[in-house]
This record gives sequence, structure tokens and C-alpha cells, in this order.
Amino acid sequence: MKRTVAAGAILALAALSLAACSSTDETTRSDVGVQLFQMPWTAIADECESTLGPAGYGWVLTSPPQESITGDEWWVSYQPVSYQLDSRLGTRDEFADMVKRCDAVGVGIIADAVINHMSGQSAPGTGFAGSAYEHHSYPGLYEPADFHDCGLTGDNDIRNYRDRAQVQTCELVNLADLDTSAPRVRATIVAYLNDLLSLGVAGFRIDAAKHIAATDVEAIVAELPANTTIMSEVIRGSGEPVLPEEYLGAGSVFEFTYARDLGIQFVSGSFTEPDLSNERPQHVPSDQAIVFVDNHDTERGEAQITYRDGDAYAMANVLMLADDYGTPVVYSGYAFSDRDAGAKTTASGTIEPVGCAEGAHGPQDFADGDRTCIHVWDAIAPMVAFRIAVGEAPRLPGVMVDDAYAFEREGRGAVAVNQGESEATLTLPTTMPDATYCDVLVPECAVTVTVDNGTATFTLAAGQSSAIHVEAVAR
Ligand code: AAO
Repeated sequence: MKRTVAAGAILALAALSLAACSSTDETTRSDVGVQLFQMPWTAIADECESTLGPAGYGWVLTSPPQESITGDEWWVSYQPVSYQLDSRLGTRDEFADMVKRCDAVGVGIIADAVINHMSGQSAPGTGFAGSAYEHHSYPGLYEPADFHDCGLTGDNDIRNYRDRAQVQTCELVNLADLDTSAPRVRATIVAYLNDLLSLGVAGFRIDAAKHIAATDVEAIVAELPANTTIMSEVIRGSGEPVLPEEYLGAGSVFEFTYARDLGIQFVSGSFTEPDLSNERPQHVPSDQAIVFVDNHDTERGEAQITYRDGDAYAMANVLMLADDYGTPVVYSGYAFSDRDAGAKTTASGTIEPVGCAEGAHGPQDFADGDRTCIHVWDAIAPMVAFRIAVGEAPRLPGVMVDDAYAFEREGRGAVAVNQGESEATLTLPTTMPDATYCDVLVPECAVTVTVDNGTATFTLAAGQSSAIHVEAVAR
């Protein structure tokens, strides 16, 4: 059983008309997703209609929708106390309305499913929607017997990621660890996921999947409709026994190696090209890989490149979106200087419904709390149409000159990027038809790139990315 993104209803490609730098028509969809971190449901619904639908994005990854502990930090979302859809991000009705409105413009919703654990609170409390709870007791849902008691470490917390039993039966940062091998627990989780599916979601990110035995994830997924999209979060660790490959039976997995290989090129200052004739080492197969530049955890941790890197961050996104490996997800969050700081809230304590219809169209000096709106940046959003235009065309070996790099998707499109501090000129041998193409990363076709006699010549300012494709010929 494979539940990959491309296999779902999300990917529905339609022919693009040959028009000068045209935007995507309503029926054209890509496999590109966007993680709208901590964006409320009403704002996501607006976003689908104003920016995502028109650009051709295929799906949105939301933050977790269930009731959680109260608190100002973003990560309260990851401490469920019930499966009521009532949180700082919105109500059940708002969630359902978002799914419908996004669906109407062809954008699927992937919900972040926190099913490995419940809260990490040692003292009893009351959740956002009023549910009373204790660390190992959630009335009407779970009782102490439904949780693991690993007994392997002093406080039952995971200490050693090289010990499979600890990783899968002890507590991740004190989060009460559900015994997902128990039929009752599985049935409760399946009921929650089916409830979300009844509202029309396309599928789920399985949060902390590494901490759930792969056989348990598969058993839960087996109870869901066959077309449910599954994306498991299994961070590829060094020398760890639990591997992303174990989870491929349930669907796709996030491939962290991809982000690391991409990011390091901007730290080292030199581009490296993967061996395109072979499978990429330390990567799951392309059709089951979800790839990203960074996500909400890595931008607060290991990521070598984030929104703070401006043009270089756009470049990394361009290289990912132009690649023929994996299903990409663009990350779009908010600026922060404190790792724990939540998104801006309203007077009533819910998250402010701020979208990106009028948001930043490129790198800026963001103030804490500002949404970065990466998915609408001029140098990123048009790459969605690029991806549709190049389809399945393979990536060909590129050319590198000093700090610049360009490659082609055979006969259909090409990208070029320059991470140097001065202008660069690159000539790329190409099988694209001779023509003058719009550089789609510059609005209004204000810059063109000519392919003449099988050669594309790119002139790139410092920090510039450029992209051309066969559906955007200059008039
Ligand atoms: C908060 C507080 C805690 C408190 C807890 C309970 O911060 O102090 O104890 O509440 O009250 C989020 C936040 C947490 C927050 C939690 C609950 O990040 O700060 O805790 O909500 O509110 C591991 C997991 C992975 C997980 C990641 C954060 O395997 O699944 O930790 N990610 C997801 C979510 C995340 C969320 C949770 C899970 C929980 O995306 O947002 O937490 O629902 C190695 C291992 C990884 C491990 C990391 C971190 O990674 O391989 O599996 O991830 O360490 O411990 C290199 C290495 C790589 C290493 C990585 C570390 O790349 O190669 O192996 O560095 O960055």
C-alpha cells in the first residue's frame, strides 16, 4: 500500500496555454504544498482563494487542529488534550469551511495529526476548549492504562535515540506516550482521523511518527480510506535504528537528508550536483519523499538556511522546486527571535487571522511576528507554474561557473541561480526550443532569456534566481 501525494486526487495537471508569463488557470494543479505554520483556518481559507489557488499550489499542511493545553507558545498545538476541533487556530465550523473553500479552488488540506502522545504537563489542567485532563488521563478518551510506562530511563523520557525501545515506548520531552499497539488506542485515533476525513481533508502529516512503531502506523492507516495521503515525520538521525524507510508501507515520509544537502551548499558557498544517474544515497525513493528547505522545527534548530537568509533562501526554494526528486513543500511561517514565541494573538487569545494576499513579495527585514509569506514571494510562487510546465521531464546535469549554477528539465524549462557577490553570466546548453522566454521570477516579463541555437544565456545579478519554461514565451 502506497499513499503518496502524487497518487492522491491532488495532482490534476491540465494544459497551460502558451501565454506571456501567464498565471495558472483555475483547473491547473501542481504537486507543490505549502506549510502554513500557525495560520488560523479563516486565514487559510482566504489564502486558498487569493494566492494558493491562482498560483497552482496543490495542498496546504496546517498546524494541528485538535484542542490543546493553553499557553502562549506555538508548541501548545503539539500537546493534545482532546480531539475536539477547537483551538487557538479556530473552531470546528471554521476548519470545515476552510476545507470546503480550499477544495473548491483545488487545494487539498493535509492536517497535522498528533497521535503519538497527549500532553506533557505534570500538573492537572483544563484545555483550550474546557476539557479537564491529567498527564495520563483524558476523560472520555484515554486512561492511564492506554499509555506506555517504559521504565527504561529515570523519568521515562527518551534519553538515547540509538535505543529503539526508548524511542518508541518512552516519552518524547515528557509527552504522555500512547500505547499505539493497543486496539482501544488505535480505534480512538482512527475515529479522530476519520472525523477529519469526514470534513474533507486529503490526508495527514503523522507527527513524531518515529516514536510510533511503523507497524502501528500501518495498522492505523489501514483503517482509513485507501486514498488518504500520509506523510510521516521521521527525522533521519545519525546512527539511529529507527529509519524513515520503515514507514514507507504507510505512505510518504519527510526526507530530512534532502534539506541538509541543500542547505549546506549555502553555508559552504559552493553548489554540488547530485549524481543524477543513480538513486540519491540516504534518501527514500523520489515518489515517497516529501522535500523541504526548512520546517517549523528546523528553522528553530538545525536548518542552515531560513527566511532570514533572504535571496539565498529564495534560491534554495527555486532549486528544490525545479528538481525532479520528491514532492516539495514550501515553508511559510512568521518571524521570531524567541524560539518559543507564538504567532500574534487577538485580544480574545486566538491567533490573528493574517494572510498573505497583501503580504511581503520578497525578502524583508521582518519584525517579530510578521508573517514571512514565502509562498507568495516573486522568486518562489512562479516556480509552481514552472513545475507544472516541466511535468515529468528529467533533470539534466547542469553547469557551474564560480558561484552560479544552472540546470535544465529536459526540453521544458531551466533555472539559474547566483550566490556570488557579483554579476555572473552562465551559458547552458539546452534542448529547449529556440525562443525568447520570460524570466518568470521577474514580474510582468520585464526580463527575458533567449535560447539561441541550443544555448540559454543567463545574466544574473548577485543573489538572483532566474527561471524559464516553455509555457512562458515572451510575446
Ligand atoms: C515543549 C517544551 C519541552 C517540554 C514539553 C512538554 O519545549 O521542554 O518538555 O513541551 O511540556 C514541539 C516543540 C517542543 C515542545 C513540543 C510539545 O518542538 O519544544 O515541547 O512541541 O509542546 C524529535 C522527534 C520529532 C519532533 C522533534 C521536535 O523525533 O518528532 O523532536 N518533531 C515533532 C514536531 C515538533 C513537536 C513534536 C514532534 C512533539 O515537529 O514541533 O515538538 O509533538 C534528533 C533526532 C530527532 C529528534 C531531534 C530533537 O535529530 O534524530 O528524532 O526529533 O533530535 O530531539 C541533527 C541530527 C538529528 C537530530 C537533529 C536535532 O540533524 O542529525 O538526528 O540534529 O535537531
